[in-house]
Order: sequence, then C-alpha cells, then structure tokens
Amino acid sequence: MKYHQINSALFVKNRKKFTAEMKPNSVAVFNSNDIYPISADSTLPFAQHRDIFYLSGVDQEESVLLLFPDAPYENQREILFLRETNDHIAVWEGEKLTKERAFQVSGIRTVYWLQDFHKVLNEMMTYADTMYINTNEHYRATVEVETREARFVKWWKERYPAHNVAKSNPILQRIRSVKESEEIDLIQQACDITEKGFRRLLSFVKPNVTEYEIEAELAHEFIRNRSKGFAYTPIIASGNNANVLHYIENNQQCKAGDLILLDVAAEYANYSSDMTRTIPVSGRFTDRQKAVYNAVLRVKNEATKMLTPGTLWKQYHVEVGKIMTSELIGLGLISKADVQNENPEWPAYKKYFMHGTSHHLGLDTHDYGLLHEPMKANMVFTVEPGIYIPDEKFGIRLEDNVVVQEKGEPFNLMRNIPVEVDEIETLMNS
Ligand SMILES: [Mn+2]
Repeated sequence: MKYHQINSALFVKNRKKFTAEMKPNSVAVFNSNDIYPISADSTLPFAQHRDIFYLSGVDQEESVLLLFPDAPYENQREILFLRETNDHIAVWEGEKLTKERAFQVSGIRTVYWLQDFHKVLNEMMTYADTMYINTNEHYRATVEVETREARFVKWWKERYPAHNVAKSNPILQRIRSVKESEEIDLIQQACDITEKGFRRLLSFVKPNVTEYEIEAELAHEFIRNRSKGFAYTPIIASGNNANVLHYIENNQQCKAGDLILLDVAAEYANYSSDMTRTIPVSGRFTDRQKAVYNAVLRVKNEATKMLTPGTLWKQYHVEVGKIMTSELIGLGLISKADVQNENPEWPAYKKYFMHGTSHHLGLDTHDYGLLHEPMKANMVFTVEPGIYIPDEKFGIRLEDNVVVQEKGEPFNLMRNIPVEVDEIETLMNS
C-alpha cells in the first residue's frame, strides 16, 4: 500500500455499527474481490471490495471476514481468514499480511489461514440460525461478472439450506453513508491530492496540448502523493467533447479558444474524491463562456446550501432544477414559454442539464446511501451542476465534495481548489 496505515479503531467502530444491526444468533461473511485476469498470466491491478475494507481495513486478495456477535466463545465473534504467508512465500509473492500485521490493521485477534475457512465456518453454522449474505443492491450497479462474493453466496446458501437468509447490503448502505471523522479526513486527503493535480494543470495547459498529456500530468501528481491514481476513469473533454457526458477517450488536441471540462480526481487509501473543473485552453474565458460558467457556479453554490439534515434527495433535485431553470432563462437558452409548457417528467432545464446534481461519496465514488431516507450530518455528497450547449461547442460542469453539518452550511472539502473565473485566469497566466 502506498497510503499511511489507517488507525484500526475506525474498523472496530465500523464492525460495531454493523453487528448492532444483526439479528440474534446470526453470521455475516464478507469476501475480497478477485484479481481480474486479462489473458495468459496477466491481471489487472487488485482493487479491494469496499465492504470488507470498510469492516476490516484488509486490503488484500483472497481474504474473508466472518462476524458472529453471539458466538458461544469470544474468540469466534470476529474472524479473519487470509492467504497463508511465511518468509519463503514472501520472497516469491511479496509481502502479505501476517497474523500479527492483520491484527494491527484490523483490530481482529482471531486470524486463520484461508485453508481453515470451511472447517471453521461449518462450526459457526452449527451454532447460528441466520446467515447474512452480501449482495450488490447499489442503485447504479450493473454487474456482468460473477464476483468472488457472488460465488461464495451461491455455495453458502446451497451448503446450508436450513438457515435463514438476511441481507447485509441495507445495513451497509445505511452505516457507510454516514462518515466517521477519520473517513472525512481520508476523503479530505484525496481532495488535497486532487487539488495538487489541478494546480499543476493550471500552469501546464496551453493551446495544442493533448487531453492525454493532461491525464499524464494528473497521474504523475496523484501517484507521487501516495494515491494509487484516479478514483474513477478520468474525463478530459475539450471543446464539444464536453457534451458527451461519459467521454473517456482523452485523445484529442485542445484548441485555442475552447474550454476543457475536467472530471478528474484522486483516490487515497481507497477513498474517492470527485472533482470537476472547466478551464479555458488559452487561459482566458470569452464573455459568453464566462456568463455560462458563472451561472453554473451560482447553481453549485445554491445547491450546496441545500445539503442539510432532513433534506430528501428527490426533493432537493426538484429545487436545484428550479434554480437552474432561472439561470437558463437568464442566459437566453430557454424561454418562459418553454417552462410554462414543460413536461413535468422532463422539465425544460433538462435540455441543457440532463444529469443528477449530487451523489454520496466515500469508499465508492458513487457511494452507498439510502436515497429515500432524509440526509444526515456527516454524509458526504458531491454537488455537480452543469450546462451543456452542443450548438456553442462547449459544456461546463463544476463539482465539489461537501460534508453535511448538524448546523449551518455544508463543509466544502474542495474549498481550496480554485473555482472563481478570476483566480483560474490569474493562475493560468502567471
Ligand atoms: Mn460526481
């Protein structure tokens, strides 16, 4: 790992929150992700499943976490299973968690090698009545491959057909959405690394630079600051590419006079940041670009203020839509008549702002959170309005990450990342 070790107290707290929601006499199991094969003996870099990471801090393949708060013996209440390591294996495969290191990372004292998993699980199942399976119920998930977790769930239910089945996912959705202060610090660190990358770009971007050169600058800055790299596939979209919402080719040359939409951010210790900025290739906005930019900025600032405890996510989007509507009228992009005749299912503003304004942020970029429940303090959201105008060959989006506060306005984790027109122009021309 490139990141500094996280205090195990965080994972102890996270497990307590999870087990507090479990039914009496039940067992929950969480698996690592597979290492995804490419072909021959090539693999993609390992990316840990966020649930086992959240509950244990273990950032290693072929790991299993078992939680059984009502187990008859105390040393059976939390158990980790890890791939066996020793000095000899370490020479060939590199450093893996020893039992002692696993305790330091996770705070879990009972650690077995993976080959003992079925035997130990079987004993637990004879005591338990209910098994908590971990399925993926994220509102945006589409999963084609069978994950290690999914394979395990299939086997587990078949092997123990007489047990009750319960779902881990709703518990995780609820507890992962409200962040501990340690987690907010980690997201702040990711945001700070993103800031360094963005500032580097402000003195790098010039006419005729390519989108992939910009990507390379960011990757360099992120990794040298202990990030694994981008928290999600970067969007570096100059000119009209900004109007393709999921443009990820990043292979075009940036032309003088165009804008570049940058939806780019670093991860740190598996926590995401999620930033969007839009900057002028030549270092100066035109009057028209500036007018649209400042409209987006005003919507962002107003939308941020509404992320307060008790707000309902759906209603919030209706309110943001109203603010956007008045800005689009001000820019002459839609008329009052368009609004009077609009289809309530697809309001007039959606012609220029067709995506959502906010999502939860955390270990996943589109993090867990039950969107039908009111917002709570210490939830972390993005705020990301945009205006996309293919006829004028540019699109503008601005995105910050904010923490909902018990009282007052949300705390902006990206408060130090330049966003005002003057500041961006000054930095690009200094
Ligand atoms: Mn986002």
